[in-house]
Amino acid sequence: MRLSRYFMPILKENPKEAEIVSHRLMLRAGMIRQQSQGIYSWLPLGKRVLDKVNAIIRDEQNRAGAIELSMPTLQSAELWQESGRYDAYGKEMLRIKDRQDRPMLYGPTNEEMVTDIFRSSVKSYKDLPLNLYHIQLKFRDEIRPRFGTMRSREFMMKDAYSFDLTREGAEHSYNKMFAAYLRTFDRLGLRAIPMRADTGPIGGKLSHEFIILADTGESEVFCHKDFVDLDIPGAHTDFDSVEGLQAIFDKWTSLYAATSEMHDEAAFNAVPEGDRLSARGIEVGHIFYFGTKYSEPMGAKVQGPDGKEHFVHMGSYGIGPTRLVPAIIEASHDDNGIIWPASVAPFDIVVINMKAGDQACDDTCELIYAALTKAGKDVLYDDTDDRAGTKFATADLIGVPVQIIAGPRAVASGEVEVKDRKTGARETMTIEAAINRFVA
Ligand code: P5A
Repeated sequence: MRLSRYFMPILKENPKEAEIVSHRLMLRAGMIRQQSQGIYSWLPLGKRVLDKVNAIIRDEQNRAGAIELSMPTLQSAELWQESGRYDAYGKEMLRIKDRQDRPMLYGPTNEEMVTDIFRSSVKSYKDLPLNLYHIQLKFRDEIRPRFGTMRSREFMMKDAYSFDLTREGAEHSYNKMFAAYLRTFDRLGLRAIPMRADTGPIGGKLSHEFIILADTGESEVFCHKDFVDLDIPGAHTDFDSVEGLQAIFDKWTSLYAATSEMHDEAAFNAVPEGDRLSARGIEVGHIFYFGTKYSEPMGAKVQGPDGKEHFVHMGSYGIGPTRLVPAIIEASHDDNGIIWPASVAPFDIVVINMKAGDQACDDTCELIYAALTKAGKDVLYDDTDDRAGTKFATADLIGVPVQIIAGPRAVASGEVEVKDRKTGARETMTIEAAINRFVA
C-alpha cells in the first residue's frame, strides 16, 4: 500500500476526549472515528488490525471444532418473549418497531436465536455435540460507554453456542472453549487469566471471565501471581480428549483467581502474601455453562439413546474483538505510539522514503516495496513528500513492527537502515540483505 494513496487520517494533537492511552492512540493513528456516542467507524488502518484479530479468533474456534455461521443483528422480540428475557433485559436492549409495528430489537447477544436455529433442525443426540459461532455486531445501550471501543454501545462479538445431550458433555464443550481461549489470547500477544465470574443476564452457575491485567482496566481482580508463567496449550492439543482438556482446565483453575463480584477474601488470604496479585483488569472474554436455561422454555430437545426426549445442555462463549484491539494497545505501547505484536500488525513492514523525488531513493524504495510485496508481506510504503521527521513519527505512532528507512546518504552506498519498532534497534545493511531478511 502506498501511503500517498491510502486513507490514514493521523491527528497531530492529543484528542481531549480520550482518557486512556489506547483510546488516544487509536484516534491519533486514524484507526477509528466516533459517529455518535459509543458508536464507531473502523477506518482502514483499524479495520486491518480488527480483521487480523478476527482471523486468529476464527482459526482457534475452528481448531476447537466450532462451526461458523452468520446470524442477523436485528431480532424479533417474540424469540425473547419465549425465553423470558425480553422484559428482564431492561434498558440495555435497543428496542425498535418495524413498519408493521412489530417489536424488534438490535441483538445484545444470540442465545435465543441460535436455540431457535437448533430446535428447527436437530432432533437426535447423534448430531451432538454441536458448537455454532459467528462474529457479528451487537448493541447494548450501556449507561457509561467510554474509552473508545473498549466499552462501546455497538461492538463486535465472537459468540459461540454449544449443545450437548448431558451435563458431562457440556462440560467437555466448555473445556474446549476454555483451551481455545487460552490459545487465542496468547496468539494475540496477551496473557489472559481465567477468573471465576458472575453470570449476570446470561445466567447459569459456571462461568469464567478472561482478564488482561492493566491499570486502566474497569474490573478489580485478585489472583495468584503464578498465572503469568503457566504454559499455554499447544497447537496439537487434542480437542476430543476429555481427560486432556480436563487436565488443562484443572491446571488453569487450581490457582486462586476471581473478579471482585466473586472474590473470597478468606481463600485469597490463604495464598502466600508474596504470591498475591490484586490488580485491575480488562475483560476480553467470558464463557458460560447454563444447562437448560434456554432449551427448556424454548423446547430445544433431542432424542437420546434411551429413545426419550431430552432438553439439551447449553453454554455460550464470548470474545470482544473491538475491545481486544485497545486492550492490546494498553499492553503494548511506548511514548511514541503503538507497538503491535506481529500477529495483528496492520502491516508487516513500513518502507520509509526519506527523500521522495530523489531518483536513487525512489528506485531503492520501489525495489524493496515490490520484492517484499511479491513475497507476500503486507507493506506500507511511505512515498509522501512529508519531512523525514514526520514520517518517522508516523511510523512509530502506527506501530508497524519493522521500518526500512531509505535516505540519500545510505542509498548512495547501496544501503538502507532497518529499525525494530519495539526495541528501537537500528541496523545498516545492503538493500539485498534487507530484502532477504524478510523474504526468507
Ligand atoms: C457469551 C457469548 C455474552 O454475551 N453471550 C454470547 C455471552 N457474554 S458477555 O460477557 O456479555 O460479552 C462477551 C464479551 O463481549 C465483549 N463486550 C464488549 N465489548 C465492547 N463494548 C461493550 N460494551 C462490550 N460488552 C461486552 C467483552 O469482551 C465480553 O467478554
